[in-house]
Amino acid sequence: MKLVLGLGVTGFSIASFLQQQKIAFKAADSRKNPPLLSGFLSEFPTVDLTLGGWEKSILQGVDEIFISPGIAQSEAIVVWALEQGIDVVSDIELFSRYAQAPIIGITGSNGKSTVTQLLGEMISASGQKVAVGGNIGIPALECLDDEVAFYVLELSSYQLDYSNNLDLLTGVVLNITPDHLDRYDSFDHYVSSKLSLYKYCHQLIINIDEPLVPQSTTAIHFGVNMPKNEQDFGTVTCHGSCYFLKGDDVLMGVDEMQLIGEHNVVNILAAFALGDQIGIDINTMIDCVKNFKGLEHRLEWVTEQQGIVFYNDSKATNSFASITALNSLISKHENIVLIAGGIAKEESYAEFFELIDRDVFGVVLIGQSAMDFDRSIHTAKTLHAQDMDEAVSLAKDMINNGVVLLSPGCASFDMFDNFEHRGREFKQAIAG
Ligand code: UMA
Ligand code: ADP
Repeated sequence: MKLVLGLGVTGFSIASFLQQQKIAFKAADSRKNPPLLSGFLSEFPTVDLTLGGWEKSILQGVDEIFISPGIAQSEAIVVWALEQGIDVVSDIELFSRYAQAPIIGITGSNGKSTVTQLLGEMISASGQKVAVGGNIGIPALECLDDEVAFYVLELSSYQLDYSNNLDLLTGVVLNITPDHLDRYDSFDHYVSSKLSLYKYCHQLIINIDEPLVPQSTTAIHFGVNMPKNEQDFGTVTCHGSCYFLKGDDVLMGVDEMQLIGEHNVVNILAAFALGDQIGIDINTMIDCVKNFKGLEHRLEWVTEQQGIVFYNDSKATNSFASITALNSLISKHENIVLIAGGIAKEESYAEFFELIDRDVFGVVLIGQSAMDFDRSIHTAKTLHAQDMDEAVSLAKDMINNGVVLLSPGCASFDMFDNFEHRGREFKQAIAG
């Protein structure tokens, strides 16, 4: 008997898959009323289901657990299972057992969804069928399709933690900066979780500028400097203009991309390297990059109103993402007002506050972390808002021209359903 742990979108996808395969399973969730409960009950009316807390009896007769990524390894049910020698397996590993087409895995602290989406578009533009899923929002098992040529999966550290055996054609760890430290006993543990992706890759794609990723002579490298080898990707600046390169070959000007920020140059280099590795024509990839407008909620240009440009970077849920977003705008705009705050991560925000004090005109603080953030911001003007409408209104009033940037550097769950909800509220508040 299998056990499905967690009744979110992952648990639902696992249950549907097992039912389709005629594999017997029971299910459990520590919440009394998980969000997909009513759908689960109507889809799987006869399944033995335990809700509202972990009990050892849930494990009776279970030989393997398929677990949702939101359940931490420190949860009692996981500890008991491992003590009893029961395998605890991610939906990604289950998917990998059944997937017929090659899988490309993308992880990292920031930039995963952008690279995953862009690579998916590159493969699609090459005329091949592709399925894009994983942490980006579509559970991997829902992507299974006999007709696809490639699977492109965004993988979180949580999903990697419960994966012991994956078969990835190629993959990348884009970058590693502190995040999710509530789930790990140390930053090193988080780093090794991210790096575990490479154990499963036949061909490694490596960011040469990321010091925490061990270099490999057989990998394909990408980074912002001139490539060292002809199969590597990088950039060069010549007479004041910057260009994407493969080896010595100029691919396109950096100013031809629609995305903004140096971090997106790196994201594009990663997508080029992955696409090249799996044989996508370089000109097809160049066209995709030129047309790629990025994903909603990632440094998304919203509108310009009376000299103020609004950017929605709601997906910035850690300080490093927000630092990156600010750095992308600081060089181009004099007055920046930041809307930040929410549930702060356990990482240090010192660099974020220094940057704010140095280069940000004002900050409107929201959510649980507002008071703590206020105590750490000394030079920039700070205001407090109770909801997004108020935050946008206060931010607009702070400047006559410049930028209002929502880049919270925090999780959203204290005020919003998720980062998408937060970003949508921001855009609605701007529209009035
Ligand atoms: N939960 C419980 N008890 C349970 C099961 C879950 O309290 O028994 C809680 C979790 O702690 C979490 C929430 O329920 O707060 C959702 O957890 P889940 O594992 O059921 O999540 P799913 O709905 O299946 O969504 C998951 C990913 N969520 C997490 O890793 C928390 C989604 O990534 C992913 O898109 C989806 O699978 C499909 O693969 C979201 C995410 O926030 C966007 N990911 C983190 C991030 O990007 O930073 C890693
Ligand atoms: P992820 O899926 O890893 O969360 P996204 O592509 O959704 O990454 O981007 C989330 C946020 O992270 C963006 O809004 C931006 O602020 C920041 N970001 C994106 N790419 C990078 C990068 N390569 N390095 C640092 N920060 C980045």
